[in-house]
Amino acid sequence: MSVEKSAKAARGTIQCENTNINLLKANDFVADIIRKEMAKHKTLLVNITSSAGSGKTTLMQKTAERLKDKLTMAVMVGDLETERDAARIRETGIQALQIVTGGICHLESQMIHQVLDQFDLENIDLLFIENVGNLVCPASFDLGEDYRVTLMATTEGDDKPKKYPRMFLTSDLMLVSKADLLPHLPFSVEAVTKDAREVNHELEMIQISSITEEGLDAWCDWLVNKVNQKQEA
Ligand SMILES: Nc1nc2c(ncn2[C@@H]2O[C@H](COP(=O)(O)OP(=O)(O)OP(=O)(O)O)[C@@H](O)[C@H]2O)c(=O)[nH]1
Ligand SMILES: [Mg+2]
Repeated sequence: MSVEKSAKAARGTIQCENTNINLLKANDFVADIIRKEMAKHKTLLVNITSSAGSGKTTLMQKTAERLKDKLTMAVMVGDLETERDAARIRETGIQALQIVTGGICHLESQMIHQVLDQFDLENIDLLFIENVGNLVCPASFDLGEDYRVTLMATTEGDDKPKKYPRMFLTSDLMLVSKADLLPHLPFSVEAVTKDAREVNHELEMIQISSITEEGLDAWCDWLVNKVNQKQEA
C-alpha cells in the first residue's frame, strides 16, 4: 500500500481480505452521516485506538481532569464486555457511555450512530471514542472521526508499526505511551517513530506518560488546537 496516501484517504479505501466488502461500504455510508452530524454541531470527534491495555482509559481520565473546565467533552467507550471503562471515566465528572460489543473486536459506525442521540452535541466541543483494544480490526472501520489517534505503549515492543501497518497508516497521531517505563525496557522511541513514519510519513508523534504526566501538555494543546480549528471552520 502506498505511503503517499493521507490517513483519511487510506481509511476510505482499505479492503481487508477477511472482511466483507459490503459491510465496509455500509459502515462508510453511516460514517459519512456521523461526519455531517459532527460538522453541523462543530463537535470534534477523535477515535482513540491501541492494543489492549496501552493506557487509553487512563489517558481519557487524565485528559478529562485537564480539559473539562476549558471545554465540554464526553467519551463513548467500546469493550467486548463490562461497563468498567465508562465507570472509570465518569469518576472524573464527564459524560461517558459504554458500548458493549458482545464479542465483536471493533466498533462500527452503526454502533456509534445508534447512541449519538444520548449526547447533547450542540453543547459538546470534544467527543472521544475509545475503541476496542487491538491493532487489527478497528483499523478498517471509519467511525466518522475527524482524527484517529493510536497509542503505542513502550511495553508492547517497538516493532509494532511495521507488523500492524494499517492502524498506523490510518492514524493522524501516534502517542508513545507509558514513557515512564522507558528506563526499564528495551524500547527505542527513535526506532518506533522511524518505522511508523515509513508506514505513514504524515504521522505526528507525542511521547506521553499518564504517571509522570510527561507530554500531556502537548497532547492537550494538540486537542485544543483541533477543537478551535473545527469551531472556526
Ligand atoms: N507505567 C504506566 N502505566 C500506565 C500508564 N497508563 C496506564 N497505565 C496502566 O496500564 C494499565 C492499562 O491501562 P488502561 O488505561 O486501562 O488501558 P486501556 O488501553 O484503556 O485498556 P483496554 O481498554 O482494556 O484496551 C493500567 O494498569 C494502568 O494503570 C502509564 O502512562 N504508565
Ligand atoms: Mg480502556
